[in-house]
Amino acid sequence: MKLIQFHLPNLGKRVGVVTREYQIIDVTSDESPSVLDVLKLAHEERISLGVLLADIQEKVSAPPPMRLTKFHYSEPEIQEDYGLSLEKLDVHPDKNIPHLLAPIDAPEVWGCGVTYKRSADMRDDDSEQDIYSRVYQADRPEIFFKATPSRTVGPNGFIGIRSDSMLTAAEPELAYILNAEGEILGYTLCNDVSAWDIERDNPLYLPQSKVFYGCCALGPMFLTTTEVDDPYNLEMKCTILRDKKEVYSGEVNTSQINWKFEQLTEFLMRDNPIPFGTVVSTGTGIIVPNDLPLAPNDVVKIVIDGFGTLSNPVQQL
Ligand code: DO4
Ligand code: MG
Repeated sequence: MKLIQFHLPNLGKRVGVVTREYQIIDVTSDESPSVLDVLKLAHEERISLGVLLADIQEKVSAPPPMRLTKFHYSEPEIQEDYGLSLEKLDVHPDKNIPHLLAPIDAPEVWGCGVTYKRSADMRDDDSEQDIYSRVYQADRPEIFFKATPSRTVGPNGFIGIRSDSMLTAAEPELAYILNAEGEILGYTLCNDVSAWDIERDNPLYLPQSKVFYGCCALGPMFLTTTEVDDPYNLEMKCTILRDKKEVYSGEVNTSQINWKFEQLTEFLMRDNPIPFGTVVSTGTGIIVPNDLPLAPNDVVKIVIDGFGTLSNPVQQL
């Protein structure tokens, strides 16, 4: 199942199921007004998301202007045109028009570092020591605190360039979402926007290079684990547009990640309880060249087939 959060004028945040045709079925209810609440409710009641959402659909009355039609998750076919599609919602987040929101209000986002050799090589090339290669080969992964909801944006939201950074880069990453027991609930795309010059100045400045307003973008959809055949074999692509022209394009396959997600989670959760809905971003394997720092009004697009496209404009803070 693929879920989104979206905004409707006057109604605010809604929860949507994305059909195979990328139409949206609104499944918002009072008891589960967000994707996080839907996931928690299914977890607490020990029922599948499909059963829970079909049940919600029976109970809720349709908010105007959409009418809900009962759907069966095994066959989530759109039975009429609801007027809302992923494409229509994929617009600038203006409160007066329907638009996508981050697919989950993650209470905490954690990042994993140098999980791809490319990331270790690039970082060591630019530093005086070989700390990144040592971490790449070590028994303990690099895991850092990345973001809270106030620092996270959804699709088409502005990602930031710190006012004290001259070299901020996009880091396109696959992210997974955990429950409080450390089980993977699903996946999404993440942009671990990073001020590389601050990190290079001194690795002890890592938190400042990683955590700031608009440092993290998530979306566009939350994919349950059943939607992803093999998370270690996904082709990810990133493009950067400047004045609508493509100035960068890079690709990676997640098969190049040096860790299993269960291992990363085990280290994350050692004596460190995490809240339900924690997002873990698994590191970047797409390395944008140093001579192409993000500039105001650039647009960064990250795509994996079936995950949709996470597109974010850049703003100078
Ligand atoms: O060690 C610095 C951060 C590395 C990182 O964010 C990545 O490899 O994706
Ligand atoms: Mg990263």
